[in-house]
Amino acid sequence: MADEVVLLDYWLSPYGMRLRIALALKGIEYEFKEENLSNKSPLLLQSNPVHKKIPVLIHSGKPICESVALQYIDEVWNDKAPLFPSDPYVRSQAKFWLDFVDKKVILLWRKIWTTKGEEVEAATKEFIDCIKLLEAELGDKPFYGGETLGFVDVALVPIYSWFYVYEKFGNFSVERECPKLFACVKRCFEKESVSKSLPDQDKVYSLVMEIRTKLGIE
Ligand code: GS8
Repeated sequence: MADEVVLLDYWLSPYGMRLRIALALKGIEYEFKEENLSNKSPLLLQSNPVHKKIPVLIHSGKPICESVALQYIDEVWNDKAPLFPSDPYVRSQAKFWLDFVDKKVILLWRKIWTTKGEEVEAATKEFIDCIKLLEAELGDKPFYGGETLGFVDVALVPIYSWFYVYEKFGNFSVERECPKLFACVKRCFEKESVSKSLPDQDKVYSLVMEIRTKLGIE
């Protein structure tokens, strides 16, 4: 079992995408186990008995649940592509923005495609305000991590596979609203470790359509 790495994941999960990108950037081989979230595997239930959520990284038999696994990956495989800044102040700031992406951006991004009418309009407006704040934080740097990808980039880039969905349902273009943020995300996507870890925009759109139909908003 030495250094065996397994990822319990679901292809559409932005949290899972982060771990896939981090593992790819560091060149770690792992087994990808796709979960059916409406019929979770015994391995998932046993590995994350508290929340029963993906992603779970299982390293040499030990589970590391959900997004904390990102920092774990960076600490364990620290010889390549460091993601977390070593300076405590810089690290604290990056963690602040990661929390912002989790608490605000991801929740609003869900609202954009799971609601309609005034609700989607309000969510879209708030989402654009949030990504503008993120863009201001980026400034003129190529990446949030500076000259190379950092963990805020890894946390944010899953947004890329949703651009088409935003244009369709939120009726806005990330490129038009936030050109610098768009350029940063595209720059991340140009890296093979990122592009091969993210799903195709059309595949995301098709599933979103299916879910919207089930929710009765199509
Ligand atoms: C979120 C994990 C999560 O929401 C993290 O990783 O930081 N805060 C966690 N996982 C979802 C799939 S992604 O939308 C999940 O597993 N949902 C299944 C369920 O809630 O039953």
